[in-house]
Amino acid sequence: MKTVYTVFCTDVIHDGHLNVIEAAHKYGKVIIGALSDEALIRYNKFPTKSLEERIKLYESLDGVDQVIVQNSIMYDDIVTKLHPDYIVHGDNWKEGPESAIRENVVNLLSEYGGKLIEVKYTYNPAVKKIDDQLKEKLAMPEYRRKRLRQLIQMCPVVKTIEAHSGLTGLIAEKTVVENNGKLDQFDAMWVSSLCDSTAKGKPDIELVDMSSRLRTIDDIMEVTTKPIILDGDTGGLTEHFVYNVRTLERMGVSAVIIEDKTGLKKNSLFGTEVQQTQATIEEFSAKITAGKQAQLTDDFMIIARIESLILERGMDDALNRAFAFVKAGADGIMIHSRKKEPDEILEFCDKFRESDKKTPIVVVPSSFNTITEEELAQHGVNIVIYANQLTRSAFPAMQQTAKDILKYHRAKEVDDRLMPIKQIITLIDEL
Ligand code: SPV
Ligand code: MG
Repeated sequence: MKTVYTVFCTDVIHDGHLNVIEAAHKYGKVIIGALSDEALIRYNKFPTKSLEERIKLYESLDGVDQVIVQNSIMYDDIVTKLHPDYIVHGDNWKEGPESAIRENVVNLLSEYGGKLIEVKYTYNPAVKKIDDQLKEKLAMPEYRRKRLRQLIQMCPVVKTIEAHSGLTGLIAEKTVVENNGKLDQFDAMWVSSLCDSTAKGKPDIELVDMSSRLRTIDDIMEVTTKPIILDGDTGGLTEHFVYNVRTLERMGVSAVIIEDKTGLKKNSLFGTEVQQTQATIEEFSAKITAGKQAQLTDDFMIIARIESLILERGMDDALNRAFAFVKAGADGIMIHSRKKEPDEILEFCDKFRESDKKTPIVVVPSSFNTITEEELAQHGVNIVIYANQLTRSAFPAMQQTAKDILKYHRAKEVDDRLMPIKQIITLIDEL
């Protein structure tokens, strides 16, 4: 009896999957691979059912002989283990990043004469509806909100990129790269006060009010499913913060990070060049505790951001604050630095981890940008935020285009570096 292998990465079965099983069944014993949670995440198919539930679902299907777990997107391990005579897949993987998976399968099969069978992908309104429903489900507050906590458990490091509009949200949601035989993408989004303010042409001094920040979040939520971490600046007055916690939680935001500053907040990257006042441990702890008491779900996170290193108050002050804020209820600690070298960040992480093994640590490596995610994770970091790079890359590109149009009195000279109109109009999904 020949063996036929196919992998499923879905929580819901539709005609497309049944067609694949039917095609596979003609060639022999059908083995389905259930893609693991970790692999699904790298595929932006965040699971809404557990692996056990998915296995049960696939086992219940007519024509399926066996279900096993596939732990990575690429097929190397599974093919080494199974040596299937056939691998069956929909024919919709020839373009884009998924073509790297196809290439991986073709190469592996060619080593021992296995065959690839490509089944015509089933496009029909019912299939599209199920695909859309799955995606929409992930965008719903109850699914999106808890996704950050789930990711912290599932990923060595939660890769987070700044978003400040629907368009930057789409980039965070959809950008996938194939690198060294692996697919990769961002896990979460950071709604930065710096970039949200900059996009509105305003300084980063809590001038853009909460109504406007919520509008930005809603624009992003409209077109994405990934979890959102809000840069909540100082959190404002405690009496206001508690209301904002409820609002953010209801919208499906996963976390707010508030910093231990008081009075007129300036951007941290100014450091001690401008007047900035740190809140006392007591007053900031009280704000955290009040926020935690206000929230209604177990999913939402209030993360305390410590500015001691930015304000040059020393490592001991940073650590004292971290332990105090965790005691006050903080669900995570963000430690910030504007040094070029990551040394003080790593020292903080190592010392914090000596006594606290589990509270998530967040870092924003804008200045200390030579360190990799993997190295940060080795020091106990859970969330890495790329806080402003999209804005900083877009602004000079737009400015140069504006200058060149002025210079040449026409747009021909800039056209080569522009995204084709056809591409930009297909960037946005149509219903
Ligand atoms: C932001 O992105 O607004 C931040 C991070 O708060 S930083 O600009 O580095 O202070
Ligand atoms: Mg900020």
